[in-house]
Amino acid sequence: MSDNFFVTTPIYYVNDKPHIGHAYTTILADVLTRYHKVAGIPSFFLTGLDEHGQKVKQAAEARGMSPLDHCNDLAPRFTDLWEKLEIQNDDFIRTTQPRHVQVVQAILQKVYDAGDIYCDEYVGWYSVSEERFITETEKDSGEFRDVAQLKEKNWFFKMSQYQQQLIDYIQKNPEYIQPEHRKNEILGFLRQPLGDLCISRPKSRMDWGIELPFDKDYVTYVWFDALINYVSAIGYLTDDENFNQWWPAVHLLGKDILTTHCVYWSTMLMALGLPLPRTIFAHGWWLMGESKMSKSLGNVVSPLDLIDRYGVDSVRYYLMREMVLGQDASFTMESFIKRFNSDLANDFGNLLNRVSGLIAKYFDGSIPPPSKQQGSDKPIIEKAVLLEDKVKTLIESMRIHEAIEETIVLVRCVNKYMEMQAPWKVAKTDLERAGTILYVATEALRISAVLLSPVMPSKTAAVLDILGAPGSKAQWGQLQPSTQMQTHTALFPRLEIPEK
Ligand code: ME8
Repeated sequence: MSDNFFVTTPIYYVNDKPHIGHAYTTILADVLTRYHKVAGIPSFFLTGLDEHGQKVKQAAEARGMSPLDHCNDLAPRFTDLWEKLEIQNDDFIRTTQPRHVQVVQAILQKVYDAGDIYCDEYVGWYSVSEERFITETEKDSGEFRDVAQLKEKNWFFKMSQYQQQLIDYIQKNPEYIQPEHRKNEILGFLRQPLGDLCISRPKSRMDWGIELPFDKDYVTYVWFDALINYVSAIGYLTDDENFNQWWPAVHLLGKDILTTHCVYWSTMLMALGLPLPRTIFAHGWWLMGESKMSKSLGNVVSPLDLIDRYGVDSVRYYLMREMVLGQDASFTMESFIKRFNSDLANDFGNLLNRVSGLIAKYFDGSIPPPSKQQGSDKPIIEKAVLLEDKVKTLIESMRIHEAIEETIVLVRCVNKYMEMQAPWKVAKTDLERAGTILYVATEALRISAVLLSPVMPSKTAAVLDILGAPGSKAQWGQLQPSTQMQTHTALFPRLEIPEK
């Protein structure tokens, strides 16, 4: 088993353009990968597109296009957005690619040969919108649209025979499904008898999918196909060395697709005799104010509009800082601007302006050397020295918003320290002491910038350039005295709350 870090996002349906929810999971994976890279852990970040199945087929039909033309046309909307969001994914898989199709078919054949796939006639309720057979209880819940009764010959995966093995695994591995309340939700679901999984669709009804290798009249059910992307992309059955280097993965996803990952995917991996993912982490839902984001309500936030208006780093910062992983979060323009103004304009940006202004004024822009430290410098130095480990621990336990907050707390403390020490007054009588205060403040700012760099890659790189410390690490003392600072304009000018 690999100790490397392999992180995935869901592969998104190509039925519409991406919105803020898709952007969120992808930024989250990017931020986690960047933190691991900073910590020197080899990392691999996979995202991509789910291109088969009824939803995509219907979206293509609505545009009068073939499904593949439709996918080829829409795929760049995702890749372009990822580029704008400075997402550094290592691979981008599309389920129509031959490298994926080939592995799906090989897996189907393998599971079939092992006797875990059988054919049966099935009569049951089918939800067209969810693309799956649903139980009587689910039908009665009223949560499913487009429900119809269907009688059909189909192929089934013997998911039920892995039920106990899955329960045991979840109980023995408390890190497997996170957060805890999602684990309990799945264990609750598994208290009911688990049925087998219908993994085929007759071409006569739905032909947009991967053909079953053992029955030419059927295509693979879109979820059985899509989940396999997590292993087909890294070389399962085609490149053992690469596969073993990365598997098992950390899967990031929204709570909407928890069951498909925890139950379908886990039992599929059991049937293949593969280790289960390291963690399946389900985050909460971005709501628009209090309501769900939906096209019909017309309240979908476009990430592109936000980036164009406020810059990519502020969007990344807001999304990562504002959502407590695992809980829902509410998106409002007011909270966006408030967060920007308090953390980025007043705290982080202000500290940069202060130190660079004072160093320009009293030291001609050359970073002063730290001379004798005084007791009042110690709390700042201690906080800054301990911060890297603190952030690392918080990131490892997926408390990203706390890791960010801890870093901003240091910045706030440094701003207070500046007020207390008033180097602009000290400079008039003791330039050496003023230089030490400014060195301590600037070095703490530099460490904060390094530790925020996974969240705001561009702005923090700009800060490090201004300080003449590009590529420096989070250890105290890397800021070089006598380095000439660059002049700059305000990196985070305050925003006004737009009038309604
Ligand atoms: O489900 N808040 O794709 P999908 C937070 N193709 N995250 C959100 C969100 C919101 N309001 N809306 C969407 C599929 N997401 C399948 C996945 S994986 C093998 C197949 C994010 O396009 C969140 O990560 O509907 C959610 O799980 C995902 O988008 C669903 O994307």
